[in-house]
Amino acid sequence: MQSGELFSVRMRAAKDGPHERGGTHISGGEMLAAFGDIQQAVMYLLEKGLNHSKGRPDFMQIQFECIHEPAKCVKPLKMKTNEVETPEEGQALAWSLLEETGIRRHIIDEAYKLVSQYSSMSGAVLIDVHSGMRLDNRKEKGVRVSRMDWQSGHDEKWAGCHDVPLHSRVKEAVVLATKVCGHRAAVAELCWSDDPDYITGYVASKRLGYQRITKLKEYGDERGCRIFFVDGKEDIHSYIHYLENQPVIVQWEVEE
Ligand code: WAQ
Ligand code: MG
Repeated sequence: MQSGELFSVRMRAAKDGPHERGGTHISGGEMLAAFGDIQQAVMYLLEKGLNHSKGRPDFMQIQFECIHEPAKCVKPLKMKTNEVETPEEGQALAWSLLEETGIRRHIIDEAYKLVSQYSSMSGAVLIDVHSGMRLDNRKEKGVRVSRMDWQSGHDEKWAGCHDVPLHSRVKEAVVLATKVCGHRAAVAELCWSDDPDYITGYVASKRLGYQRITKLKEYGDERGCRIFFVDGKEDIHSYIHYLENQPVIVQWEVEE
């Protein structure tokens, strides 16, 4: 995506009906595109939702809209990959990284118990690090972060410098975590996929960066997790508005 008029392109797919009628979430995606790149973005998102390890969707919505707010340009979070042998070891590491950001263990446990109640969320749960209370009122839907993407071509350069597979999944997760952690209300994020064939997840914060953990669940498990730990003393309404509406472009310049 380049300068000039910018469009937000979004997709959501479900089975057994649309999300709002109780359908199971299969896949979602969000991109930013210049007008001339909309077709390519729509095709990418169509393919993403149609061929998914969670199954065949019977509902999909793809939409685009022109963005009028100016985009904020940021650098990606620094990335580290932590190799672990088992999901138990992975979760223990995730919990201790979250504790390093100052979150108390019982708050992490309660937050995890809370998201485990939902079988197919399409968004994230916001938890206050002081009280452990859930701060969004989006029930089983959660808050869906939108309007973020790499500057065209910068994702390839970034992946080339980091020795990670150039999976769209990794690039998309880094963009999301960078946006989520780029606000003063953010403390940390905990995430792993709900896709049965993907078991690597991460803990992210501004200071820790994007800490990949190679095993956070067993293969075949369709339970995902996305928790945004936030400082409830900040204005949460404006944080949610930022997550859903503020356009964010991630830029990576190779240092000479
Ligand atoms: N905003 C909020 N929550 C989201 C969003 C979004 N844009 N996208 C996904 N989620 C939530 C939702 O509840 C999903 O069910 C859950 O996260 C998992 O989404 O190797 O693939 O897209 O470095 O399945 C991370 C590790 C992969 C990548 C995460 O998540 C790596 C992943 P998925
Ligand atoms: Mg998924």
